[in-house]
Amino acid sequence: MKFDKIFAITAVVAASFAFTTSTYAAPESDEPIIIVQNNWTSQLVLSNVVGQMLESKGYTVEYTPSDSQLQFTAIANGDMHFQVEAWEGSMKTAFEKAVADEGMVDAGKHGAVTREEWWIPNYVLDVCPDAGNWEGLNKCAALFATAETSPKGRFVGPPADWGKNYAARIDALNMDFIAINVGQAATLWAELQAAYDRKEPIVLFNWTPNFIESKFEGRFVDFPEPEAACFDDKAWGPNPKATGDCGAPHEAWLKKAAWKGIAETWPGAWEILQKVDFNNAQIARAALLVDVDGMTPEDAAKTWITENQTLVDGWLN
Ligand code: TMO
Repeated sequence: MKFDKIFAITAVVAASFAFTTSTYAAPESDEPIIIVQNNWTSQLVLSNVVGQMLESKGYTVEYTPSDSQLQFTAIANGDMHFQVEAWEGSMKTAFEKAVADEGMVDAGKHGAVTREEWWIPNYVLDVCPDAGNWEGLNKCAALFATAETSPKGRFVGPPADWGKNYAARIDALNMDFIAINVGQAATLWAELQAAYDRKEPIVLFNWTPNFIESKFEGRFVDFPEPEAACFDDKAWGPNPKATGDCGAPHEAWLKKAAWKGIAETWPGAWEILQKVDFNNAQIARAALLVDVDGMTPEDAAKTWITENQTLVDGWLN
């Protein structure tokens, strides 16, 4: 074979090798990619999963805590760059406003189907058989009374920044409950565990996917499925004199949120982040590693990646 022909073949092989291994040189920038962290465990673990994945490709990652409502404006502005878990039930309004008015990027939906709602252990149904529905639950409100709320029942509500004003919903539906909000998620689970051990009636805020379903038997309380009219038309819903007389969606989305500058600053990272897609079991597992197994979010993320290595490799390559 002539020298120039060998040279030509070598050049073609080298060029195609370069093309298939990498269409970009990661990291395209050493500027840190700032991943937002919130105050519940699956989010803390999965934000670390994403961060560790990006670090494995050479990117610099930082984590910054944020309020789950205010974070979307910060992401739109580029003060923070990526949020892995935006929940429809509690964040839809703030998320959609940031996309429509502030230029935040909707970075895609996860496969997971979510719900955030009032929740009861199944033993409550023994003493209040219709408690699976808000009207049935309300008939038994006195069973949930505490010194603080008597004669009304106590609804153990979420930390305020999870964005739902349950006092307003209780008013709109004329329910005999008072929302007592906890300061942090751990208090929800401590209240649930204490009641569960004694089979005492309790109704609290919960969500799925979560570790709860592998540890406690219970169900969500059904409220009217929300429609836009629930919030702007008093005539809509069970109370013709009030807006907000509905619950959270029964089958809600979970999305990723991104700063629009990611695509230009770190194009390789952007390709990866768009592929990240969690299902219900994967999110519940992330929470369980911390809330049941007692791991730190950082270690739980390492374990999670090892357990899901094939999936992760598919996103990375
Ligand atoms: C936002 N959360 C999943 C805790 O309901």
